[in-house]
Amino acid sequence: MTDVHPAWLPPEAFRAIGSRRVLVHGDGPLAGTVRDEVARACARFGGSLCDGGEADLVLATSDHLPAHARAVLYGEEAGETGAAPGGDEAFPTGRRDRMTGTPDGDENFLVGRRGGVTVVAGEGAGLLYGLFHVVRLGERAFGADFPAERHRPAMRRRMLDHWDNVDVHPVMGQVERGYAGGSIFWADGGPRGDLDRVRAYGRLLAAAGVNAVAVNNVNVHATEARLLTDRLGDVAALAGALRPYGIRVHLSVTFAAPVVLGGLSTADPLDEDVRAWWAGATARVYEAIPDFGGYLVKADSEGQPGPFAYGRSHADGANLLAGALAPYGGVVHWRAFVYDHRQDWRDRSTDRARAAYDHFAPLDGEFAGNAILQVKHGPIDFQVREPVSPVIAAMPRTRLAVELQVTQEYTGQQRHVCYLAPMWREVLGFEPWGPGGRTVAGVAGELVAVSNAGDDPYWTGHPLAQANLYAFGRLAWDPGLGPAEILDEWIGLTFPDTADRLREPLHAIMNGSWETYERYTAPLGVGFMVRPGHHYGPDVDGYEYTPWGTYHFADRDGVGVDRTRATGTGCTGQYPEPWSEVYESAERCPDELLLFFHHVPYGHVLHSGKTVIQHIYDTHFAGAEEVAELRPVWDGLVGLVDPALHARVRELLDEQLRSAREWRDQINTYFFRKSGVPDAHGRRIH
Ligand code: GCV
Repeated sequence: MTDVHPAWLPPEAFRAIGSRRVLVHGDGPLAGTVRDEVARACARFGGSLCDGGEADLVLATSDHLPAHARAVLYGEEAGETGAAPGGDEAFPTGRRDRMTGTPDGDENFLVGRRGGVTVVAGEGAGLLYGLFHVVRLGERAFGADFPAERHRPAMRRRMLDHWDNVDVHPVMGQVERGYAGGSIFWADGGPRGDLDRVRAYGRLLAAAGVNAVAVNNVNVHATEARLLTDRLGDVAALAGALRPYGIRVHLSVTFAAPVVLGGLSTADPLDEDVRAWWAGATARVYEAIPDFGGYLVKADSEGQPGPFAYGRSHADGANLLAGALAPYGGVVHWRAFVYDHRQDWRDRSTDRARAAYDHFAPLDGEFAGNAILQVKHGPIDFQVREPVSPVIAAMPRTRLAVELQVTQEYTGQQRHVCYLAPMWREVLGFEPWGPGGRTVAGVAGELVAVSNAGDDPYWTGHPLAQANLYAFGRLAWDPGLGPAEILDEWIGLTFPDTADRLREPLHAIMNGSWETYERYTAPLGVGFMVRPGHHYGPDVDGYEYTPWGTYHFADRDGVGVDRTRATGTGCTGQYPEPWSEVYESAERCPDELLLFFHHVPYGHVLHSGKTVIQHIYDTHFAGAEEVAELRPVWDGLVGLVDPALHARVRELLDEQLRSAREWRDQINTYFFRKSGVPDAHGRRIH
């Protein structure tokens, strides 16, 4: 591993810890990781690992807390008696593992400071998360006293899916929708062989709060299928590198495995031989990887095999794998991304946005306890603006994971600055049953995202895209965090020496970058309008007459998709009140989603008071202008960031500006030619 950028864990981020006397006390591999981290930091910054009462920082598992440290967290009395108030309830979450029934508290930690001593207590990965919490606090962890606080993750599983191929795919390459070089895990048909890099990745992820990684693409091709069987050793090696950071490995498997790997004549989920095959294969997986997380499956979707071939339901399919995993406490993530990708564009009744709900909502209650339905956050496919998927409110008796896309397939492909935390925060805070009701974050037990990391020296291609990876982990841990607050953390950690001078300009560049991206690309929730295949850059009609179900229906009179119950596909009816009514009405529908739910004339007046056509012109001029303003701000940062990083971002900003202008001109020209309506301000449209 040479010349890899340290991202949000540069050595300097450990100065506050590394210059102090630190006691690390606890058994188990993760306590060992914490000890190693602290030892490295102390060696660099002059502190010491100590073993007595003189420590400035104590990091310990609860059964190893010295009395004086216990007193810091639980009060004098507890320190004297050695008993924590609450006893076994010191780390309660109220949640229990559905499979094993055991309390699910080993990611929690307590942190407090009194009398010159900072104390962190946690079990298992909790201690590690506590360490990284102190890293984030920096000197603040050693300033004024603060009472003991309990931290625990909101989402039980915080998982990154890698769409990494083992073989280089002829069209999709080493990483499908990867914009950061090759894969960290695989290269040219085999393991990449750089386990130090894998370990470093695990360390970064743990510091952001991630605890699970699926190591191969959900589109499982021939070689990748064999990771489940004769190539299992390669997966075990990855698990070994990620384990010290509390990260479990998951594997994408093909539903057809019993046929393509096992030589059976069927993969029918109700067939006894098929069940036995999965049971045997899974037993071998757990022999090799005792803490294996489970399977991830894309079935009956975009050409992947699935239970439909046997006349079975997706619950039958998911439960087959859930059954094989259950004895070991594993889970199956079953994706809800199922739709007809061979649609006739002339047929306006088939609506891709309806598909996941139509397939899965009727199956609510039929999934096994260790089957998790993984639902893309919007009904279509990670567009810059979509409503929240109606599936999320429709399956109260099913475990749900919400899937986000950190890799920027539709948001600038890591050539454009597009800080996505504001979008994710909106999704997670959305209240499907209306104001005051539960939020998406409250409904979903897990957050999953497609990773944006690769073997690029900056991990993410665009160095500023590191912030998206970081923000995903932090929001999965605490969906209540504000996007600007997370960005601030990221800036402080990533650029510790110059953060004070970088904060303002970086916030200026990044805070609003998602909305800027939205302004110069597809308007008002209509989606797509990207070049088919690679999905970069504008092509308004690129998908309009294809089988993919992603249409905008622009004509001379208007634009948008009628998804109303009254006259359209009825998609609005998949939402509970009040949204079903709000979305149904062109008057009440939020502007930013208008064209997702309605086909309207160009003269339709938005809540903003502008017509749709004028909104299109104005936002596209404004968006490209906003991008033009980024470069001077970035140029002002010469000397405040590493020169190579500065140069990389500068080049990318130039490309972003070129691309934003191309979007502006193509979209404005297209709609001017369709509508014949001139721009009210007489700006140049081609
Ligand atoms: C992995 C989109 C992407 C595909 C991806 C698919 C999915 O359609 O373009 O590359 O396939 O989503 O989420 O399965």
